Amino acid sequence: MAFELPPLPYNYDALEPYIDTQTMQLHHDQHHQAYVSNVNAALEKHPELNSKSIEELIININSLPKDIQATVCNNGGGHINHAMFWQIMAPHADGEPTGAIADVINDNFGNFENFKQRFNDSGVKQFGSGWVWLVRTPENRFEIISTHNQDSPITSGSFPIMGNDVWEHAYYLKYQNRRPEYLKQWWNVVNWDEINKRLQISMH
Ligand code: MN3
Repeated sequence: MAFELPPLPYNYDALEPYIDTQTMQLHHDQHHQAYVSNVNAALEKHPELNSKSIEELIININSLPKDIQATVCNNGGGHINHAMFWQIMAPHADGEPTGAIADVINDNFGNFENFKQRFNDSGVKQFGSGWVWLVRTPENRFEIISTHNQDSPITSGSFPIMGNDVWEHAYYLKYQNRRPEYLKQWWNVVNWDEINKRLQISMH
């Protein structure tokens, strides 16, 4: 029961001009595939874990065998983070948030512009590789946070409603060192329908 690379829900060039075709090919087919392959290789050493979902493995990372903890944290985290990432983007999605997520944003961050600014600031300030997130905390608060490397918010009990990848591999071919510009342009491909679905799931 090895984990598998989920197919992209659109073509490699679908997010042009905001995310370029070559970045999507490398990011999905090489980087995400490597996370999946590495976590599968680690789990081969511990077949007793074969029935666990990737979420169960990550949430219980500290109870996993020591020899695979770091590999599962980094690569299993990479797998779930990217599986979410492809889904929360879509072509021709360049609109304002709708439905319940629009209310969450307005109620907790004032308005969409302010939310975007705080989210982007958090992404810019994340030193080195990582992610910026909107999460629902165990105390039922909505917060913008950033994490290092492939650390997932679920390890601290928060539900990742949406997140943007600020590893250089996500933007360097097109934006080079201009991470702020990538963060700004990314909103053109945010799939609010999918994020509304994740918001619903976060309530259960
Ligand atoms: Mn990535």
